[in-house]
Parts: sequence; structure tokens; C-alpha cells
Amino acid sequence: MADVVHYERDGAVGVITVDNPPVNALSVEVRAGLVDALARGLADAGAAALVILGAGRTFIAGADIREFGKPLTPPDLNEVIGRIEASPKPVIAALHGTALGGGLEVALGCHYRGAVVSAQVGFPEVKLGLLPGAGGTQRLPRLIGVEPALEIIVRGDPVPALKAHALGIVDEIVPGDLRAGAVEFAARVAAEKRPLRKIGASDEKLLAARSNPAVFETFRTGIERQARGYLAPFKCIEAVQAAVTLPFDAGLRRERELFVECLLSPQSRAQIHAFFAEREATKIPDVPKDTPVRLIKTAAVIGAGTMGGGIAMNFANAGIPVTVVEATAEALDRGLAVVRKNYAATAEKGRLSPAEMERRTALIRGTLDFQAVADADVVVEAVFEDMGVKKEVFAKLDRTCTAGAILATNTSTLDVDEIASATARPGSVIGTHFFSPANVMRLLEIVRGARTAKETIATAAELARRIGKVWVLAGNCDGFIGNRMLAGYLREAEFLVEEGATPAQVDRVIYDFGFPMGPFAMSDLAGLDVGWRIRKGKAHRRPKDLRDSPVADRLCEQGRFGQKTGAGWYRYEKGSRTPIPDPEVEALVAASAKEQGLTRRAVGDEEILARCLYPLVNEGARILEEGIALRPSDIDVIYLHGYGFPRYRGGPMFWADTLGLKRVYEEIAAYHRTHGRHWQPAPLLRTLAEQGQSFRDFKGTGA
Ligand code: T1G
Repeated sequence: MADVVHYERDGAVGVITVDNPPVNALSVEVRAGLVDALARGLADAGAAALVILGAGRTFIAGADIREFGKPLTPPDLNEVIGRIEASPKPVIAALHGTALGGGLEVALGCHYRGAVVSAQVGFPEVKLGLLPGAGGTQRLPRLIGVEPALEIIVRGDPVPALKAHALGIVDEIVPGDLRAGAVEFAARVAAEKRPLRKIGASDEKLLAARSNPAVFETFRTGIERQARGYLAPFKCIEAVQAAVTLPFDAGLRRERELFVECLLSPQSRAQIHAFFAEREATKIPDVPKDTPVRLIKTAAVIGAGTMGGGIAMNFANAGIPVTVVEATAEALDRGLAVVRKNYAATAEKGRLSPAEMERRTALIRGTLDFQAVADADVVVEAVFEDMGVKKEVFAKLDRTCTAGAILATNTSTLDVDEIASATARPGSVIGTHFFSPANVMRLLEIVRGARTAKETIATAAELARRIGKVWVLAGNCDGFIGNRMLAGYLREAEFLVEEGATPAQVDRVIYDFGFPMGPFAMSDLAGLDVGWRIRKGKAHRRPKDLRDSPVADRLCEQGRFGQKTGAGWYRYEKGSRTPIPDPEVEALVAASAKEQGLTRRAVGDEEILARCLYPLVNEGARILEEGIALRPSDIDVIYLHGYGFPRYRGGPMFWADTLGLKRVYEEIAAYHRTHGRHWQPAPLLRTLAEQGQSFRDFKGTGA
């Protein structure tokens, strides 16, 4: 067994240290090591008490997720925790970093818990489609009460040490050195002969819920919207309910049944895939982790429109001073007013203190003077989506900024190489495609041009991490990854409506699949004019011979841009965002269908789902073949974080794998026969299907 748990005596206290980098996950070696070290501590006559702590940057951060799906090798975590709780000597957990999942469960098996103020505890299992499976759902409610326990278990968010202390999860906040403080605390517990608190043995905190079982229904109703379609949150509630209705041991057994139900669900596999995919996306084969990065102390944004203002907020939120340049005072004032309104809205929700709001607002400096960006370490251009305008801005930036400055474009579709060609520093030019609203959406597509230097990519990646973005590297093509795939999704949705479906039917099918909204509601929210301008733009590079439905353009020609004009694919009552089907749109669609010589028909939900989502998969396969995306899971990360693809389905490529690529390929090939060139199957999809493989077998060709 690897030596991942150590035991040594420190005065009258036995110290058990888990040393399993990077996060002290509870691998089988750690579980066995804990059993051995505990036995040594109990046999050590000189040890009056024991401390368990983690080496490195954190306490135990949970079970080893990589072990899931493999046969469970004893000792089971419940057994390890049961031994700790049954110890005749006091056992103290010393927490730093993140005591999460099984880590917090181990800590709850201890008799007392000490933590440094920077520590966090939590049960993130629900975000993996699971639930705490080693007593967490049975012990936490017994320690802090049912309602606070439900909040922690069902939402899965980390709890800072001070709040954990206030709740009673942490007994002492340890100032200074954790190990010394924990050893002192343990010695004190022993000297004072404090009781060996076995959480599992006490029901006192359950009595309120036992006499008011409605608390569970109330909680269930409270999460219904946010947890729509997910399994685990509701299984978490069932497990906590078992703590109230069953004796402890029976509750543990019920928890295990519910845990296994979640573990075996496709939803958990999808969410564990997403967890690792987000981390895999930060690995760029030809830009290693030790690539030098430039120090970013100050930033600038050109353009204070919706995107520019949101981008500026990202820098201010990370404490990076940012200068925002606009061409006119009116545009600048309008843009900065939107920024202030956004901050005020967050503060009103209690998610930002007034002082913090002032601090962040003060970091954003507006100006009409282009020279103000001269010393910025990074400049993000967020001007009008027009190649000529962008090249003019980049030429000016090239003349104005210091030699080391990075020049980033927020273009959502235009050619990054052509933009770079307007400068003498193509190595320092990169695409940073923020998603709107930029101060809310976590996704960032980092687009490498043909001549973008590795240092520029590494610096952009580090900056993305600093501003809290989930970033994915994309090659340079029309629409990069996300929007390029979206084109087929929107095109087919519009064809389906021409052929006989209604916008509301298509939206319902996509909503029921798990998206927050369907294509037509999304288009009305984003604004139909965005796509309209791109289609009309000189620089867009979509193949000319692929017909699109003319309906969206006709809506725009009538000024129906969506919510912003009170009508688009739907109509909207004044002040309302609720989409209302509009007979005018039906008539427009019918006219377009007539022009195409189409006989409208009833369209089934299954066909709608396939024809909207398969284009994502097919284009995703092309994007992989061309090396625009490094790996299929990168594409999944983009759709999970940028387009609302339901996390419990893992993303378009993972979802296609769950269907089986043979079936997906055959259905796409059939649509190709009936609907023409749009449906040409991607060669990679055909190859994988014919070889009986999945996207997860594809090792990429490098972006
Ligand atoms: N198991 C295996 N590997 C893990 C891991 C885990 N629990 N947590 C992290 N890693 C890997 C990760 O893939 C990455 O690998 C490296 O560690 C650094 O992670 C029985 C059933 C702890 C907050 O869900 O939230 O306990 O990419 O980049 O940003 O009831 O990792 O370097 O090869 O994320 O500093 C519950 C998951 C498990 C916690 C640190 N626990 N981890 O964040 O580093 S289920 C979790 C995190 C469970 C019990 C149940 C974060 C972190 P690589 P990182 P970080």
C-alpha cells in the first residue's frame, strides 16, 4: 500500500496525517491507512487524544472520484468513520483548505472539529449527481438541525469556517498554525475529560423536523425550479428525511441505497464527466503549464456597450484596474451607467456589500482618450462586429500600447488572423470571446490565431482563471466552437417551423430536454438583429450555397428583434418577458413555406429533438476533425457553460455517446438523404460509428 497516511506522537497527542496529493482524496490506500493509523494511535499508551489532518493545501476533499464505477475495495468509508466514532480516545479533525464530501464525513465521525478561518467545509456530492454516501446525510442534521443540513447537502455549496462554526459544525477556529493549534485543542479535550461526542448517537436536533415533516415538502417545492430534471437533489432530501424517520443504522442503510441509485444513474456519470472535462479543458498539449505568463496588473476595454461594460466588470471583480474607452461621452456615460446598475442590482440581492460595490466601481475608469490605454497590460476590444472597424482599432492599439501588451478581440465570429494582420504584433493578438452577459456567464472561448504566441495563450488562460472564467481553447474559424455549432441548431429549428411545427412546440421540446429555454425564446432574448447583422455582414464566412430559412430575416425587416422590441418570434406584453405565440409569425411562416413549395405537416417531438441537437453533434465532429477543438469534452464544457445544455446530460458529445454513435450517424445519414447538404455526416462521426467507437475514444488532432 502506498504510504499516504502517517502516524506520529506530538506530546500527549497522536497525529494522523493524510498525505495523498493533490487533494488528499479518500483512495483505498487512504482508507486503509486511516484504519491502520487509528489502530496505532489507540495502541499508543502515550497518546491521550488523536488528531487527523491533511498534508499540503487541504484536508480530505472527498472520496476519490476516479474510483467510482470500479468495484469498491474495502475498507468502506462508512467502516473507517465508524471506527473513528467508536474510538475510546477523543479524535479531533483539524481542517484547512476544503473539507468536502467524504472529507467532511470523516470529520463528522470525529468527536470534535477545529479549523483555520480560511477553511471551507461542504457536501458537493449533489453537483456530481450523488449524495453524501458515508453518513453525511445522517450525521449533519443530527449536528446542526434539518433545515441548515438540507441547505448544505442539497445545494452543495462550500461553507466558510466562520459560518460552519456558527452552525456548530466546527467547534474551534484555530488561530495561527493549524497542527499546533489542533494538538493543543486535542490535549485540552483529553485533559478536561470532555465527552466523546458521537453525533450518530444523538437525535435531539431532529425532533423539530420529526414533529413537522412538512419541512421536507417545503424544501422540495423551494428547489423545484432550479433543480428541474435533476435526480440527486431530491434523493438528498429523501436521505435526510430517513435520518428523521429511521434509527441511525437503518438511516445509514437507506442512505447507501439512495447513494447507489444516484451512482448508477446516467445523470451522475454525466456530471462526473463534466467535473473532469472542466479540468481537462485547461490542459493545452503544446502550451505546457510552465509556459511563462506576462504579469497583468492593469487592463483596458475598447467599447462600453453591453459586452464592453460586462467585460470591464470581470476585471474590476478580480481587483484589476480597468480603463474603458468610448468614442462619445454619451456612449461612455450610458455604458458606465449600465455597469453601476448591474452592481446595484447585485448589492440589492445582498450578494455585494455597498463598500465592495464602491471598491469595484472605483476600479473602472471611463475615458474618451484612446491614449489612456497606452500602459495597459491587456486590452480587450469590444467594438461593433465589423471587420473594418476592428482592424482600425487594432492598428491604433498597436501604435499606442507598450510592446508587451496583449491585444484581445471579443469578436464572436470574425477572423482573428485578419484582425491580427492589422498589427505588427500578431503573436500578442488573441481572441477572448466572452458570452453575454459577460459579467454573469462563466464561459470564455480563448481563440488562438495562427501566429498567437504560446506565452500569449498561457497569459490569457491565467487571466481567465483570475477572473473566474471557465475557459476553453478554440482554433480560429467562423463562429469558433459554440456559435459555429449553434448555426445548425437554429437553422433546423427554423426549418421545422416552416415544415409545420410551431415555435412554442420546438421550445417546449428543448425545454423539456433540460435547456433553460428553446431556440426561439433564446433568439428573442439575445435579439434577432445580432444574427441578422452577421448574415448580412461582408466578413461572415458561412457557405453561400446552404439555404437558411428567410423567416428570421423577414422578422427583422419588420423590426421584430425580439424582447427588446416587444416582438420577435413571439410577442410580449409591455413590461413582460413572457413569450406569447403570435398569429402574425404563423402567417409569415406559412407564407415562407408556400414560397418553398412546402406542404406543412404535424411534426413529432422526437424529430424536433433530433433535428435540433444532432447538428450540434455533427458540427462538433467536424470541429474535432479540423482541430478547432482539442477534445470532445472541451465541446461539452462550452455547451454546459455557454448554452445551457443540461449538466445532467453531460454536453452534446457525451450525450451522443450515451445514445451510441452508430444510431446518431444512421439518423444523420437518413436526414442527409431527405434534407440535403446541411446534413452531410461528418467523416469522423462516420468513422467512429463504423468502428463501434465513441467520442471519448477520440484523442484529438490539437487546436
Ligand atoms: N477525486 C479525485 N480527483 C480529484 C478530486 C476527487 N475528489 N478532487 C479533485 N481532484 C483532482 C482534479 O481532477 C485535479 O486533477 C486535481 O485534483 C486538482 O483539482 C463518499 C461520494 C477540492 C475544491 O466533489 O471541488 O466524497 O486535473 O483543479 O481548483 O460521500 O478539486 O490535476 O489531474 O479542482 O484547487 C466529493 C471535488 C467527492 C470535491 C480543489 N468531493 N474537487 O480545487 O483543484 S464524492 C468533491 C473539488 C464523495 C462521499 C462522496 C476541487 C477542490 P488534475 P482542481 P482546485
